Amino acid sequence: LLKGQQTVALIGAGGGQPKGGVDHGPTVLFNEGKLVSQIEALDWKVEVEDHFPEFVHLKPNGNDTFGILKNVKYTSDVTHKIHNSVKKACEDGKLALTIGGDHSIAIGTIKLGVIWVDAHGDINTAESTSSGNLHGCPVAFVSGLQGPIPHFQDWLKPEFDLKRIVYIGLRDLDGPEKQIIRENNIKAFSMHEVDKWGIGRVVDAAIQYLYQTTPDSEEEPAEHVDGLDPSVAPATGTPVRGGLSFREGHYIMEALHQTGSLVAVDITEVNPELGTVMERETTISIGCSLVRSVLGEGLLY
Ligand code: Z70
Repeated sequence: LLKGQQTVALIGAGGGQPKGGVDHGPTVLFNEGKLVSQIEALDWKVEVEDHFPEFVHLKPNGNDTFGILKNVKYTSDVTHKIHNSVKKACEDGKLALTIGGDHSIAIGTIKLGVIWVDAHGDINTAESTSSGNLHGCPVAFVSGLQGPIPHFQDWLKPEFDLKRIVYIGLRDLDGPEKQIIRENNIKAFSMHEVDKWGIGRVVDAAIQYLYQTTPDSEEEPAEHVDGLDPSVAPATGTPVRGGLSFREGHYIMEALHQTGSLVAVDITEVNPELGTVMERETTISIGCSLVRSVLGEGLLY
């Protein structure tokens, strides 16, 4: 972690897609998962900035569309607020830890180099999406692959360079997304490469790649987690089997801690309204343990 960084700015975030439930992710990780005291136990100061109560009032409505994209103004409002919070936290030298909420929050959080851990590429445009869900689009929005969109164009500068993202864990790409990834030469380790090389070599290669492509090597990478296997994280909106194991997920977090270069972390897609009681608890608990892991729990040196 950045030298001198001692405070976690814990940012709760809802929003982005039509299935309910995922908006409650931050609340359950904070309340039931006791996330704040877990982080404090690892000797970090915690400042909670919980946007969730505000977002409840930003109810999506049926007219809020652009082409087939749904909840456009709503998601723009949510991600704009998160964007400002993450920016402020980073400027103040704090580690910005954003808890989703769904993946569309990345429209607000992405900055320098990113390691994106997910079954999905989330790089659809308004033209390529078949679901119309904005959470399938954030990488296209921040990079400018997607042209101007109402509401987002008022605040979002699509300046993110696609050389600065590395995917790990991909296994459920839409046809057009595969094409976009190939055409733009985006670095991607699908589950195939994880099987072939093992998680250690994949993460080393991902970090090396980002140090080369992101000149400002003091500050990177951020991280998204939605790539775990449903057997270890079942209460999530779009589970895809054949994903990262419990240990592979935690290994990624530990290795990123060790880089000493993290500025921001996103944990998304915990949906406490899905699955059985046990599946729900398993998922809340892994959300919390991934956070502890990225803050250094489990590393001796
Ligand atoms: C699909 C879409 C998605 C996450 C689902 C799925 C997108 N490609 N992303 N869950 N995290 O709707 O665009």
